[in-house]
Amino acid sequence: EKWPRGDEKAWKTSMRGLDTDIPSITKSIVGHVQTSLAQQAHNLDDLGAYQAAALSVRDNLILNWNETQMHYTRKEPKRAYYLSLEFLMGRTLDNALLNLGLKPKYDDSISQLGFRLEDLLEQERDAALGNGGLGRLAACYLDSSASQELPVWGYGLRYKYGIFQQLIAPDGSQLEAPDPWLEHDNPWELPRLDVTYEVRFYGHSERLDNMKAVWSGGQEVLAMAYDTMIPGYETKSTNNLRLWESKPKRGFDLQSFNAGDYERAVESSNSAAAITSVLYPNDHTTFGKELRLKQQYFWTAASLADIMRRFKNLGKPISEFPDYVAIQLNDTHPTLAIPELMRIFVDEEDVPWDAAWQLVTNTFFFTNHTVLPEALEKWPVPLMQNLLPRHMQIIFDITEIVVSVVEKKFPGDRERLARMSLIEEGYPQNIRMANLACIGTRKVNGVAELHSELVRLTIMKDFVDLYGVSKFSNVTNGITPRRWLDQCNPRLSNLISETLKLPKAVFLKDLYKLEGLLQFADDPAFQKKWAAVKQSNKERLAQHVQTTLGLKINTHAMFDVQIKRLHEYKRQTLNIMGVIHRYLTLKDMTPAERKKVNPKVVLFAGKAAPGYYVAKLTIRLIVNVARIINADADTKDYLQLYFLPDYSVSLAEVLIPASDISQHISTAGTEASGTSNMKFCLNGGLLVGTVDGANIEIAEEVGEQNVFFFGHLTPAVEDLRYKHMYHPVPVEQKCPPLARVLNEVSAGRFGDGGVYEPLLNTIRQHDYYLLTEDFDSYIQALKLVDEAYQDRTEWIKKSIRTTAKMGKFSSDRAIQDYAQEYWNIESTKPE
Ligand code: C3B
Repeated sequence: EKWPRGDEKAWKTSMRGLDTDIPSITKSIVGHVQTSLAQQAHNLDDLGAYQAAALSVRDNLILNWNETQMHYTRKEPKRAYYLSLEFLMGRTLDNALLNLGLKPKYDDSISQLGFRLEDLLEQERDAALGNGGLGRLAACYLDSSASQELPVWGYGLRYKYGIFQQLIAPDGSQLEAPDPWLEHDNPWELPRLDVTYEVRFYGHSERLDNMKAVWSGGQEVLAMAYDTMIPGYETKSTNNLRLWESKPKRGFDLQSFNAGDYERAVESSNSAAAITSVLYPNDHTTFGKELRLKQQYFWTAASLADIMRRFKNLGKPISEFPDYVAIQLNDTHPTLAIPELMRIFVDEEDVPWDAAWQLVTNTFFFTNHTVLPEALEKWPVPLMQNLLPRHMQIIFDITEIVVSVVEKKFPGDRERLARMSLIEEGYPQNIRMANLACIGTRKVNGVAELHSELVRLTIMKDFVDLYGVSKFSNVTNGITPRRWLDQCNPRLSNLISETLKLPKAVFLKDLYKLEGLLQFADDPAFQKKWAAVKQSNKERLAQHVQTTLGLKINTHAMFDVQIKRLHEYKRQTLNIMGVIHRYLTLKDMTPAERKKVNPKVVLFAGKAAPGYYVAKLTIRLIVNVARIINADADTKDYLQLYFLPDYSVSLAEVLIPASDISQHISTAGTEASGTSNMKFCLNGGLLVGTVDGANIEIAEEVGEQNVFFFGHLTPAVEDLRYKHMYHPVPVEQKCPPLARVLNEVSAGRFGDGGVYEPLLNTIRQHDYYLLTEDFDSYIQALKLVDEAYQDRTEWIKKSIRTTAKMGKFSSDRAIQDYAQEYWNIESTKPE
């Protein structure tokens, strides 16, 4: 076939290039104002100007994206696919400008047009298609894949509503409002009307010979692709994040419509659209809801159909599938991809069952993100049976594989078999998705050294016995230094560049280069500049809080920050109890004594799952304690407390650079890794934390003298919990200072005490997360923090040394680990 069609010269001479001089940029922005937005100079506001600028940047991304995708198609490299139900992207414009290297030019061009780039950036809504760490990690990995020029695509869902917007009611409790993030159109996506797949639910599956079956009937819905361009840093390589939207297969049921039954007619179309309408706002818990299972299948089925079509275009034999495709399962959410690929191979491609199983287990890799039991997904057998009858058969058939290998290695060990089975006995029976994810993949990894060790010792212990330990390894999480240093903290990034006499790109691409800062740690002139950057970031945050909330923060105080999802294991309760303790201590002091105290601003932010009662009570307590403390003339110069509502990626970008110290205080052994700990340290903040997750590896890098550790260690936790259960000791006896705090809350010092009883009782009774065990050492650690902060020069040195040693925590390192040790893919880029 002739290419291009028609007059080759006409094509060639008309292809758009990338004119990135300022006049061309201005022309492109104004052009979008005129034609894409149909607006004019006289009625253009900041939102319109943002949209026009975004569309102009998008033109650049699309051209790079086209070239990259064309290059992959021609070169046929092995590709990796990252399947994640969450991608917490945040804003795009600033990041795209930085990665393209066009920020200064757009800045000039936009001011020529009478606007300020900073104001336009603020117009963009966050793409918040995720709950927390897991979703943000996926976003960092996409940035690193593109920056490392690796052929990686993300696959997810295009939720119409992202994570809910958090409001604070007059009584201090959390309220949830929808997040209609697509309201003003999304310039960063391309709808692909031509990329659609049919996805089936319900119906019946009839078994044939050779382990095959025919699945028919039921409901069919359409998956349509939306592509989001993921630009690499200082490279043309622009990868793809493909998000699926659900649509009815036919507009509506014409038969019912004609019969006058309008409701019935739109019902099926509504139920199809409902699948991708909203992100589930639960973090670390599973609920067994049918719609969630529908989301999971819809997404894995569409993604695999797409991957299969791409593979088939190569014209290779199916036996080579794992030579061209690696698929990473981000947590158990996409585990249905395992039976789905079996279904495709066996039922549609005529691959014999055993050969298909070989291919499947050579294709998939599984990352576990938590060992908390309530987060391990289980699906009731009757639900699966009804919604996905063919997959239920396949899961039963895979169970047979498990039974036979376990029987062979551990004959007669019924208990072991019961633990390892995909089916958990009970009424109803449940399918254990973590077991399926383990059995169906080449490798399983945890997200920090300690966590990976706990995976081997606890949830995957039996499988380690079966497969050997080499299947279970570690990839410590990472963060992208582009967003989490250069974008969020340009002053620091500039100072580092100027000090090391290196272009920013050098350390933003090789974060180990920050080690060069060590030699300046003792230089008073540099220390002064370092401190000035921190101070200006505090002022930037204070300004932000002033304009958004009308509150006045004391910028001459130490900023102590805890920002993350509200969860009992993360122990925001320990922090607020510590704040109350500090307040009571201040109240006990004379004015003269108070003057010697290190002034502190404590900042919290984070969302609670809407159904998580105790977590929501914690927010309410924080807000009401803040009201009392901030209004107390005796103490307000020494202690301020704020709960900043509606935590988001964008808010984190303002908070993190302003922090002197941040809190990562989970009960030992519960926080798999944590990633904000890395972000704070990269921005020169110090940590107070437990010996948990990536805190441990951070301390290994920066030196334990630069981290404020406290609390019991992981091996002690189980025994302590046992004691609490069977030999409880009253708080009054175990920890009098904490008892005093609890009593003050009960007594109504911060408003109606009765409200908080259920929260206080979690501590007084089982105290599963061991606040009573760790409180004393926590207060001790905070005291050491205060003392260290008084010696400002020493503190600044610690801060510099911390940033200098963050090289390991770049997501570039993490993604290279995956690429080399798991996926076996290589960098490749368009010429
Ligand atoms: C989180 C973990 O809680 C964090 O420790 C970890 O850093 C991140 O994942 C990324 O690995 N996590 C989450 O956000 N949601 C879950 N359902 C499970 C873990």
